[in-house]
Amino acid sequence: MVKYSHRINAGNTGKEQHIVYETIQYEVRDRVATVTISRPKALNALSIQVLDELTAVFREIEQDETIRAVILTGEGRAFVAGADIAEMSAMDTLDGRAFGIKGHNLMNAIETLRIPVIAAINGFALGGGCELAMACDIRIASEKAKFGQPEVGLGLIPGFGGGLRLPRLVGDGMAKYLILSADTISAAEALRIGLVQKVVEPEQLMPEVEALAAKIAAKAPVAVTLAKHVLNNGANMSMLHASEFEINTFSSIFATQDLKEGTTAFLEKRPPEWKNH
Ligand code: CO8
Repeated sequence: MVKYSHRINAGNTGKEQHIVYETIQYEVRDRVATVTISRPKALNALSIQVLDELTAVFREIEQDETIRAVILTGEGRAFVAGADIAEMSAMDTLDGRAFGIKGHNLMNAIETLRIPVIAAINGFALGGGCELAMACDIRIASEKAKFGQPEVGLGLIPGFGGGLRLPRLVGDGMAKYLILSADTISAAEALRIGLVQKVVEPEQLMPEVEALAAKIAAKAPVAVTLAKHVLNNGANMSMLHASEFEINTFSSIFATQDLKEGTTAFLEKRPPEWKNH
């Protein structure tokens, strides 16, 4: 297991500085990165610092070609109980806009990350926490998890993409019900409406998610990246453009060594050895 601090290039000195993350834990094991939001006393609320550190760690993951899947989870009894209410209470319009942009940039970076991101939702996923989970590719929840968009009860609206991703995931009517009522729902209800893909006993959460991440990490890396790319973008195109887009993406994969390796390994009845190109 490798534990990382954040590496940054120190200006034009060519030297690397190491910054230790304070609000997240980051480790890489067997090609799978695990990012744990670690501010348990505030139920992992997304402060500006947490958003900045998550942005930095996902940038680092994007650049590390050895990593094939990411797990995002929270320490303690929350996944994330929302954006930091204490910080937001002191913001003016410009601060609020900057905060919204920061959140959107992070969510978009996760959604478009080269490799799949699995949310392991261990507890509360409220407001910005539910939005963070929705930016991930796959959501697996503990039976103890709770979901909701409580913003209108605070005089706010969802501001990290909740009003955009929730209707795409669960449909307009259900998204309006959740956002306008600010109701909190159980993991079982989240599964029923398609907000999460699986619900497991609390102690099974990490083994389940780690097994899924390992399964993905064992597949052809370029194929996984391109499959995610088509899934992300095809839905926003007309069917005609989406068809063309899928054909172009599909045909580009015939230039990869991994396609030859995957098909040859199948025919030779042996496990493939991926080259990642
Ligand atoms: N922000 C800051 N601190 C929080 C937050 C939060 N979102 N959630 C919990 N905490 C803190 C509490 O203040 C408390 O701190 P302390 O011990 O110092 O008093 C500690 O965490 C533990 O919380 P509780 O004592 O309240 O624990 P309970 O078990 O009684 O309740 C709940 C758990 C139900 C999760 C409760 O804490 C709660 O309702 N939290 C707020 C949930 C919420 O409303 N989240 C949405 C926030 S708004 C948002 O996310 C907007 C996103 C987009 C913003 C875009 C702007 C541009």
